[in-house]
Amino acid sequence: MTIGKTITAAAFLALIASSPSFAATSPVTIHVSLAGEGGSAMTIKLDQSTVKAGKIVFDVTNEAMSEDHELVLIKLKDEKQTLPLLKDKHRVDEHKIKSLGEVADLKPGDHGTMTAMLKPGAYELMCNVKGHYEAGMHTVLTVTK
Ligand SMILES: [Cu+2]
Repeated sequence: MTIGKTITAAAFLALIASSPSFAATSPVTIHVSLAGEGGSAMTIKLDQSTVKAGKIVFDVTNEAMSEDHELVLIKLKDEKQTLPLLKDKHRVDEHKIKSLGEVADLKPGDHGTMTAMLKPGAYELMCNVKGHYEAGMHTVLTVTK
């Protein structure tokens, strides 16, 4: 009878392991491209600007030829909120905003990722290298229920 019990237990475990409810839900990946050289327009492009709430992976590439870029994620009160600028430093004042994470110091051609759990709402993605926000490196991400 001992052998019979062992087989039954093994079959039961195999059944649990193959059950679809045990498969993890995979996070959504947003591909982000950072572009622009010093003295010209600079951009942040997302392959999707609206996603459902949950675990989001930002897959970030610096497409520039010679300029370092970065990506900072900020929660906005709403999609119309503008970020506070330090005009003399040509940067967003990071003491007055709440960063949810960043991919810092991406050299030309470099690639990096960050992961965040996002609730419904408006978020801003921006590059805070000196002068880059003013040159156009910011975009809004909408997270829906
Ligand atoms: Cu930049």
